[in-house]
Amino acid sequence: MLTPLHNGWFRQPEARHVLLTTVASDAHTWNLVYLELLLVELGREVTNLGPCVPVSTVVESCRRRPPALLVVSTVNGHGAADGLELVRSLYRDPATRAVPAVIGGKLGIGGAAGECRRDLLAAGYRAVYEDTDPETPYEFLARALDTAAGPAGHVRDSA
Ligand code: B12
Repeated sequence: MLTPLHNGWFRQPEARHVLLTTVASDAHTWNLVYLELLLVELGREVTNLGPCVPVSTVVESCRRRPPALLVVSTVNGHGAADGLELVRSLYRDPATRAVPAVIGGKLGIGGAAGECRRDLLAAGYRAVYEDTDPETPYEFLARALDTAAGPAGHVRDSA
């Protein structure tokens, strides 16, 4: 997958680089530590942005160093709403539109998991993981990494 640079040239994302983040409202950290270890075990180089990450920081990080995959982890129950805002901002920006993103964790409250999943997929996430899913996080991430290595996206930078 190719991601554009500010000068209009395309940059090849580093195949091993995964950007790991949570949403702006989420202060939980052990989920991030756990997923970072899983991704390292899967042979990836991980940038972990830590808790409470503003949308603008995620988008800027993707612009500066396009990852092969953006992994969003959120457990505080606001993830479904905040995750939507994040992916919409990411895909509104021509420079980051080609970055494949997945999201997972404890996404909502009140058992609206199905609805959350549908909305998040419709907004652009390649895959959505709910804690109640039968697949393990390891299996989900291994599959997401395989899928992200698919055909290149071509988006030209508007800047
Ligand atoms: C520790 C903790 C806190 C600590 C966090 C400290 C820290 N440094 O992380 C503190 C006290 C700060 C806290 C605060 C809050 N918390 Co809290 N917290 C927990 C607790 C007890 C453990 C979380 C943890 O560390 N788990 C260990 C990690 C390794 O596992 P994990 O988080 O479950 O992540 C796993 C999976 O979710 C999955 N996963 C996660 N993300 C992703 C992403 C992908 C792509 C994939 C594949 C998998 C995946 O993989 C991980 C490993 O299996 C949980 C309850 C629980 N038992 O889970 C509540 C819990 C997460 N908290 C909760 C809530 C509501 C809050 C607060 C809103 C409480 C409040 N009213 O203030 C605040 C929110 C603060 C904020 N701004 O985010 C709720 C969330 C409810 C929901 N989602 O429906 C929980 C579930 C408690 C509950 N049962 O109600 N919390």
